[in-house]
Amino acid sequence: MRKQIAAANWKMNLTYDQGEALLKEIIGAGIQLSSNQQALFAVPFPYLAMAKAAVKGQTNFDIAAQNCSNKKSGAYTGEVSVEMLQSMGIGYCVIGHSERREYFMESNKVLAEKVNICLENNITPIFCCGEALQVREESAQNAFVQQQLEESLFHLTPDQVQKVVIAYEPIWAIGTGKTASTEQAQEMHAHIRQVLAGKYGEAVAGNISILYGGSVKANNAAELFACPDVDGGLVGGASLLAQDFVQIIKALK
Ligand code: G2H
Repeated sequence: MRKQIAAANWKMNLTYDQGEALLKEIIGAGIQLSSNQQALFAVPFPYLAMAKAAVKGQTNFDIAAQNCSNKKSGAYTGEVSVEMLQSMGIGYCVIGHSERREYFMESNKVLAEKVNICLENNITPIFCCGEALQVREESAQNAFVQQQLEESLFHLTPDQVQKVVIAYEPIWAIGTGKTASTEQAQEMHAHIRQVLAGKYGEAVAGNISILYGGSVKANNAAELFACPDVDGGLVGGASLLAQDFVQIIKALK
């Protein structure tokens, strides 16, 4: 059974103390997750150790990085390698968030390298895909997302691709308050699964968790997560509020 995941993406928000207090409050809510449920916190690099310590002993609570280098190691000032993350016990890394694609010019090719280096180091990539408003207005979203998957994931073996988590984030819904309707989300998630099934077969595609991201809130999470192909969410703004994120975790199937 594929995992249902509520992943907080703090982005570049919160001071160290605020982050620590937020985690304390969320963990203090005493949520009990079942074996197929996972709560994740993608925190800024300098908070990884603190966050890792904060979730210690909490079943199915874990920490993610928001990015990593596509290089193994060496003279790349300011970069953070996957080996570094692995040496801290970090199990997940967000790859190719639309903000990285847009502001840091990350291409599908570079993202394929990041996916590879994560998998080589036993870190689960949370691979983000999704179209801009203009692409949707041209009704070209299915082909656009398919190309992102083909160029960054389709070189993987069936065994490898099953270790990837996919996050579909329509760019027009990110931080805008415009959530995709449940129909739009389900339609794209089913398309993604179909594309994966076309390449790897239904069984492999059925094992891959596909998260929805883009203005997930406490009051729409349950409806979105109830869609058959939506396996949880990647949550920005609402993950910065303890009560809201607690409700979002509780909305997991
Ligand atoms: C999409 C999402 C989290 P928000 O970027 O990755 O952010 O929930 O604020 O739209």
